[in-house]
Amino acid sequence: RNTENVSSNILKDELPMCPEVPPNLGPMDISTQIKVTFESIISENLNVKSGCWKPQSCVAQQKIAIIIPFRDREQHLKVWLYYMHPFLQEQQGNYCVYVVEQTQNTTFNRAKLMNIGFMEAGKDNDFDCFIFSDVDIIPMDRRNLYRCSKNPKHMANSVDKFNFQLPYNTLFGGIVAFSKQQFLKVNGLSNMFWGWGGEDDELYNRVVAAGMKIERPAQSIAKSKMIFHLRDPGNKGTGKSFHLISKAANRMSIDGLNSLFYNITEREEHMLFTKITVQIGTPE
Ligand code: BGN
Repeated sequence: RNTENVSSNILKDELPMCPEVPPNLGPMDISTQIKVTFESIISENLNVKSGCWKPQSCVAQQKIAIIIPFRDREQHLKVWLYYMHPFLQEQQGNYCVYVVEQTQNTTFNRAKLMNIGFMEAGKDNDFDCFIFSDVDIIPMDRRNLYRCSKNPKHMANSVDKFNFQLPYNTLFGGIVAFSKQQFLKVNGLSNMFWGWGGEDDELYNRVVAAGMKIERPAQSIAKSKMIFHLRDPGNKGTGKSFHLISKAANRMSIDGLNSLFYNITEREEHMLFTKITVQIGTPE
């Protein structure tokens, strides 16, 4: 061996694990109304490659895939990327961002896009942790750690839209974090929720049925802002969701990751994220 090799090996071996709680985190000012371009965000995040980044000074404890179910919200995505890349880096996360976009003109199915994000990200890397986030929620405090925990974690428990309170105890929408094992244990989400609402309530019931509890960060550090927008027209729920939610435990083993069908139309590696465009079919 030559000396150069030896010293670089030593350097690699000596890289410490990143601390459980990264240093110097606190509240931050955000404005959901900012106007930014992809070019300007890229120029401020030159170390991000294909949506991925990892700390150089330490070895992160988790490999994290951030999955954003998406359609036609480019302005929101810019705001999200503008704030979240620096945010995740301050938290010393080893992460990649995936945007999963449903093709136009069919009813939106958020849950199915989340399942697809899990499957497709898993082909790229052996991620330990999957954080599913709506594109329109931005945390206001860096202490709200984008990490997985011992239990599935609900992270949008203090959103300005709901006066920083939980509107109801079993709310499980907006942002959730699952380890790979936790997500497999519930067979992902149901594929049967077309249109707005209910898929997150059903996921909550799966977690409970699988014998797990949910965690939430302290409300004082979980404060976040939702980007104001009108409900998309033509995206009403099918009205079947109440029935589906109550039967989650019965359906869990047959409706989810193991019954997921889709066709990828396009997979693009952008600087700030990987975008997966997918056809997911229509309600039966
Ligand atoms: C609830 C929705 C959730 C949503 C929250 C907060 C339903 C099911 C009705 C049977 N649940 O009402 O999906 O996260 O509001 O917006 O629509």
